[in-house]
Amino acid sequence: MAEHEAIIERMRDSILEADDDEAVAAAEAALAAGMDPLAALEAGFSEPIRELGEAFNRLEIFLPQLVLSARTMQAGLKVLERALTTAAREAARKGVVVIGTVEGDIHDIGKTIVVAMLRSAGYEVHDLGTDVPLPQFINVAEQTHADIIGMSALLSTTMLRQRDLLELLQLKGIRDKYFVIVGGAPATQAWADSIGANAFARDAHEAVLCLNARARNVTSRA
Ligand code: B1M
Repeated sequence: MAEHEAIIERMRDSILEADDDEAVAAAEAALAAGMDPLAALEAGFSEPIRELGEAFNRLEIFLPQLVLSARTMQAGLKVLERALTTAAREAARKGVVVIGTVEGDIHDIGKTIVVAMLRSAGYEVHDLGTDVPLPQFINVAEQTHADIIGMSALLSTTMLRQRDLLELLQLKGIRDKYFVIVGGAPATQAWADSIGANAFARDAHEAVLCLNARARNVTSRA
């Protein structure tokens, strides 16, 4: 269908050019043309944002380009999300993630990219923002029946809050309910192992791969 292909092309270009208005207009055109919102999301928004994430990892593009494109994707995603039926959302859902930057820390660029990549990969994500008090991670995770808690920390002082949240989960006797993933510049695999986190991801792409591996494990055990 030439019309559908042209709309996907418009959506892709809007992400690559970080054009929010065009992303919204192209998403609306996709719905008006009767396209499946999930298929349009995958081909029109998810694929190009993944390509940009990989280009960023290869140092081929600069950070502002990736951040602006991630925000553009969120603008277009809002239009498509409204149209997704409950059934379609269930089909796309690989897990419910509660994520934020830990208390005392206001860095949010990396976390926002992780959120955009997880959403585009089919996760339901509750983004708590920055400077998030530890009990809020747990309260929202319990309220939303989340299975994954993600914590970002960019300072060597605030990364200690990642350890504190794991201790709090233990104390409350609910540690095993959650798959806990940590990230942020000072975090390492060794740090994640030492605090008993389930996973560490160096970047947003790795976070998606790691949670996808978890989703496959959960499905194969079910
Ligand atoms: Co700040 N800052 N900063 N800063 N800042 C760093 C982190 C620092 C390393 C700079 C330096 O000194 N070289 C340093 C920390 C030193 C340390 O503790 N080891 C630092 C400092 C000291 C500070 C202040 C204390 C400065 C001051 O006020 N004296 C202050 C702290 C404020 C606070 O939080 N309380 C501060 C403030 C700021 C700004 C507000 C100016 C700004 C943040 C703006 C914003 O986020 N809205 C800022 C910035 C931009 C930086 C640097 C330059 C860049 C961070 C960034 O956005 N990187 C940073 C230097 C650096 O990191 N080299 C620095 C790009 C981003 C894509 O990468 O965030 O690492 P990143 O995210 C990656 C991965 O880490 C991973 O995936 C992301 C995408 O691929 N990832 C996850 C991140 N979270 C994840 C979660 C996951 C999985 C993967 O699962 C849950």
